[in-house]
Amino acid sequence: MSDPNVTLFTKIIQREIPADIVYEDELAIAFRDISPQAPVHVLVVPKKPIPKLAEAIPDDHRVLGHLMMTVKRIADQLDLSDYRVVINNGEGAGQTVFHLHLHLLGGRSMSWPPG
Ligand code: IU
Repeated sequence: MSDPNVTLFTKIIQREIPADIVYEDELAIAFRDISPQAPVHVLVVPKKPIPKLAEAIPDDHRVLGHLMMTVKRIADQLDLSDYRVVINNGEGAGQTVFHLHLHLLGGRSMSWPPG
């Protein structure tokens, strides 16, 4: 049986499938979304395969904070001032890949609330 924690994102981290990687360090990787919903659409992904935010544990607090700082770093790198950061938690919220990730969206104006 295949490991449910091994998603496409694990394969991107392990360089088994290609991605347009914009940042990487020991805890996280960030790459451009294959189906961008804005001129800038980057996914910031922990290397640890936490399936979704609801399954994070107290020991994950460092990596979770690191993901937020990584979003900020990439926004600076891409010269974005206004942007949106989204986490879809669970199918009902639109999550399709069960490896936690933050969407960084920018480069166009946005409305609220999201659909
Ligand atoms: P979601 O929050 O789980 O719905 O986001 C998953 C995202 O992963 C979604 O925006 C996809 O377009 C994106 N994605 C990708 O960039 N590369 C892939 O190989 C796959 C999904 I599968």
